[in-house]
Amino acid sequence: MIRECPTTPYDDQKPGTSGLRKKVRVFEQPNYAENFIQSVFDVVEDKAGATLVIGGDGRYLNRSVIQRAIRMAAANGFGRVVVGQGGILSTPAASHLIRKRGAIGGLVLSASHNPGGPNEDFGIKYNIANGGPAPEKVTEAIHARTLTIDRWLTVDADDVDLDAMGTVEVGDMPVEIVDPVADYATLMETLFDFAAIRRAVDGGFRMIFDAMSAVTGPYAHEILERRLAFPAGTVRNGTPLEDFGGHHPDPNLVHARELYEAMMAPDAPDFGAASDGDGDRNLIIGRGRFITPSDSLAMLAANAHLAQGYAGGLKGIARSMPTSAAADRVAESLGVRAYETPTGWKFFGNLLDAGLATICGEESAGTGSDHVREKDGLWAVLLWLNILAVRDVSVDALARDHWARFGRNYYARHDYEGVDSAAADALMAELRAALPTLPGARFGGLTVAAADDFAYHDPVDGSVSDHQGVRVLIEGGSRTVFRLSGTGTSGATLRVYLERYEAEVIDGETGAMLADLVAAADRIAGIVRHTGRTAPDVVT
Ligand code: VG1
Ligand code: CO
Repeated sequence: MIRECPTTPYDDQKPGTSGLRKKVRVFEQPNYAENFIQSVFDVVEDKAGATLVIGGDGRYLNRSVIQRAIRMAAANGFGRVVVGQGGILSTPAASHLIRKRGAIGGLVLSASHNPGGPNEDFGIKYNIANGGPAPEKVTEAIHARTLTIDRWLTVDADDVDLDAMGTVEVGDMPVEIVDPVADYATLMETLFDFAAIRRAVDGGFRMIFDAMSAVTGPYAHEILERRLAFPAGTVRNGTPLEDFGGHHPDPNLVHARELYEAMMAPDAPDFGAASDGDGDRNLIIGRGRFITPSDSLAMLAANAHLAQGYAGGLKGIARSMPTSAAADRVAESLGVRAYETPTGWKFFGNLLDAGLATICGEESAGTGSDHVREKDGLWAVLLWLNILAVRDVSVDALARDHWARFGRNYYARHDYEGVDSAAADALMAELRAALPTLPGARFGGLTVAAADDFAYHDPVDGSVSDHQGVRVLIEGGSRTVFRLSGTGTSGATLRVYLERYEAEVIDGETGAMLADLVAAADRIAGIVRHTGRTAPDVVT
């Protein structure tokens, strides 16, 4: 029996860079999660009889929201729900499952790299039939619906046992609980040379994978330790915890400090990697050598043909605007097109669907390809392993070789977190107003060559997304970019992206190489003046 539950709208349910992300206590308000899920269902056309995938990263609220979403799916006429066992599905595994099962879409419950637990963050993302994040026109329709919603639908049914594989009925809708890892692991075996990696492991190649007590633990245990035969203990923090052990499951040099230190130690293994809350990000560190995500994208693209999944070459390479231009140089040498999109994976979907790009990446530790429609942490790890095994080089040697060939893009991102929202808005407004005056202006020894507010014209559907971040180009090829985060849950986060290209100097120290640019960025945007902050909270 379908039950209609009256409700009133919330005015803060606009999806951000990657879904709706809020504090758990916000999600715990009456009808809050239900309003959003019903708004999603209200904009999904042709849902009658269709398959819906549901899973999440295992954080606090995951199971409870899954149970409610299943009952709501039954009431809304979906034909079948497919859920990962234990409520677990990494974001890339969910993307794959949507595609493999021909589902109409999926709900991915995650606040990604944000911390979890009763006092931390939760999130809901909706992915469409291609497996990718809902594009802007869909998220806008969902948001519009959240502002007028007056009822949500459910059926009266008991919770399903999320841990028992098999099919049960809710209302008269089948709910299938599936192994969250198997299909994904099999897909990885089709893309990469597992035999070559296993030979390297036999020959003594060693790695650490830090799953950060988040969703990739079960995937990494299966793929790295079982299928690739890395020794037990290779995967650290491999059990998903509701609060990620109290840490930020954010694979960067701040939150994955232990991994970084292990990789810089004299007895470091060959390779170190980590992934985030929902398994779509990656951190790559070789013995004594950290690889920036922008460089990782470029290096993977330059060597992807060594993996069987990409032996036919790349169709194109896409990167988000704030990501360094290192990948553009690779595209040029491969004779393929380079695309520059706004921040957020949803902008890659059309390029991948249309066969214009094969590999995509973001400076925020996201890399992926056309195998799914999300960024994919373990995919990046496996592509690195495949390349290292085939070339039989260290990460450091591969990086030096790459820089010697293409030059080096020194790169850093400075995050100012928990900034007063009004102050952050004022900073961006002033910066935008000053754009016409910037060209020719001098900041220390640096002269501005050009400045704009990035607008993206989607080459496939012609849609335009503007105000995607302020770019300030410096004469000589350096660049600084300013934008506000769309994933934070308290105050505003200002992101300042810094990049300097050097054709010859490949042994510089990043901090020293970027010092002048950092000083210029502060003067250009008045960071200290607006925020009162003299230093960033996180440097990645
Ligand atoms: C951040 C990153 C962006 C990424 C997004 C979602 O967004 O900068 O590159 O796509 O997070 O990643 P923002 O708006 O806070 O800068 V995930 O792994 O959190 O889903
Ligand atoms: Co993520």
